Amino acid sequence: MREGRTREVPALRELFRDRFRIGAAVSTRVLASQGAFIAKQFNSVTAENEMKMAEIHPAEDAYAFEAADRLFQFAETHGMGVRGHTLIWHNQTPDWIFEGPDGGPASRELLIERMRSHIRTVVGRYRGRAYAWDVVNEAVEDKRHERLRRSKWLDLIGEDFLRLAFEAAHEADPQALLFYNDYNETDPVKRDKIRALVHTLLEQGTPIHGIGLQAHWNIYGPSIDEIRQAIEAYASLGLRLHITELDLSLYAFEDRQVLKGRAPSERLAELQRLRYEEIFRLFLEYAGVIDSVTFWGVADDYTWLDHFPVPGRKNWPFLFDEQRQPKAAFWSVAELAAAQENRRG
Ligand code: HAH
Repeated sequence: MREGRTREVPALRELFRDRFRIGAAVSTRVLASQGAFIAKQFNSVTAENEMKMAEIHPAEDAYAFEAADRLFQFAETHGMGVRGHTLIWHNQTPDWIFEGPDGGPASRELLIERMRSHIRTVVGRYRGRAYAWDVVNEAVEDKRHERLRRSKWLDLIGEDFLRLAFEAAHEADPQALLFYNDYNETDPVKRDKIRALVHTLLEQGTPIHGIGLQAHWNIYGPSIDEIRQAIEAYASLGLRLHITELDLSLYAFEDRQVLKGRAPSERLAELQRLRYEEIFRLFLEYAGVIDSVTFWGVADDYTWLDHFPVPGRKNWPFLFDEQRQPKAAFWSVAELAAAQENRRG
C-alpha cells in the first residue's frame, strides 16, 4: 500500500474488523459536518463532552439529552457502537450535586442518592444501546505517595463511591461492559495503583469488566515496553481492555514551543508514523484482550490538544490531516492490519 492521491482510502473499521472496534470522540457539531467520513472510517463513537455530567445533568431536575440522543441515533443509523463517557469524574461536574440544602456540602447519603439517580437515569435511558461505559474516570492520584485523587466524591462519600457507582450502572444496564478509565496509565507507579484499586473492587464483588487506557501519548513516549507492561498488568486481572482516548502529540508534554499554524516538519511526521506503527503492532499482538481502540478526535483539524496543556499550541495527533486526508501514519497502520489479515488467511 502506498501513499497517493488516486489510491482509494481503506476504512479503519474494515481493516480491524476481526480484531477490535475503531472509535472516535465526537461532538454533535462534528457529526453534522463530517458524518459521512466518520461513518466510513469508524465503528464506535464517544461523546467528547456532551455526556459528561455538567452537560447532560446541569441542574438537579434538568437533564439535557438532545446531544446524546443524536449521537446514539447517528451510531445506530451507521452500524456503529457507542462508548459512554463518563459517569463519575472530578472535572466537568456540576457544583449543585455536591451542595446540601443549607448551602453547605451535601451529606454522604444525599450525594450517594444523587449519584445513583444520575447513573440510573443516564445509563437507563440508553440501556442495551451503549456497549460500554466509563463509570469512573481518573480516580487515581498522580503523586507517587498518594493513592486516590482528592475529590468531592472521595471527601463526601469515601472510597466506596467507586463500588457504589459500578453497582448502580450494572443495575441500570446489566449488558453494558463497565470500565475504570485513567491517564498516565503506563507510568509504573500509577499503573500499579490503578491495578491495585481495580483488584480491590473485584475482590469486593464489584461489577467491573474492564480498564480503559486513555493513551494520551506523544511521539517520545511512553516506550513500547512500558505500554506492554501496562497491558500485561491490567489484563492479568482477567479484564477486558479498551484504548479509550488515543492521540499522539507531536510535543513533549509541557514543551512551550509552538509550531504555530504550520504543518509539522517531516522529521516529526516520520517519528509519529513510526510510533503509530509500533503502537498498533502492539495492539494487534494483544487483540485477544483489547476490544476497542478509540481516538480522542477524528482528524488534525480539531483536537483538545490545541488547548491542552499549553494554550494555543496547535497539534496534529491523528492519522488524518486537517483536510481529513490519510497521513503517512495512516498508511503504515493500514498496511500492518492488511498484512496481518493476510497471514491469518
Ligand atoms: C481526558 N483527561 C478526559 O478523560 C476526557 O474526558 C477529556 O475530554 C480529555 C482528556 C486527560 C487528562 C490528562 O491527559 C492530563 C491531565 C488531566 C486530564
